[in-house]
Amino acid sequence: MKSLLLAAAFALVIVPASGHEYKAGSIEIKHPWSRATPKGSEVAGGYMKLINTGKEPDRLIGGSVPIAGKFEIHEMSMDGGVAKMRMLPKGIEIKPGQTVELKPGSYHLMFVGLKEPFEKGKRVKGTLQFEKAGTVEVEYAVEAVGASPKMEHDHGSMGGMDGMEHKH
Ligand SMILES: [Cu+2]
Repeated sequence: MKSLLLAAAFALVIVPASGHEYKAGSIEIKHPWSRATPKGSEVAGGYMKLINTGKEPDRLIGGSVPIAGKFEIHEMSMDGGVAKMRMLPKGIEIKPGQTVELKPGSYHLMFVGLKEPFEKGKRVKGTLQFEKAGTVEVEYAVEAVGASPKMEHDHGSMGGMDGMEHKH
């Protein structure tokens, strides 16, 4: 009996807590996440994996986060050693069979004008809008401020837009 209980406890630990996912038409949305924001921060990032399991290309064209004033789709790239962010007015294309990862230092969502901070451990509600797959409700898992494989693009700890060149 004791070993059975132990096995059950281990099974609970092994199941990944962060593996939430959503589906809109033929688009799979894996683990939307964000990072905790310091007090007074105006912006938060949004990250996830988008997989097109269909036969037609689709496009992430917008969305919303009720606790932020604005929802933007951005791309981050290095230009002569300087990190630059660019808004993508046409969104992000996801070709058939393609996996597109939104992550720090690359494609990402930006939530501007936060009405309340993103707190670690919370889930932030929002929607994503695809050209063909339509609108789907998602929740972003808010992870620690430093949660990232790479730190070169940290909206949170830079105190807003300072140090970033934004072309809108
Ligand atoms: Cu950005």
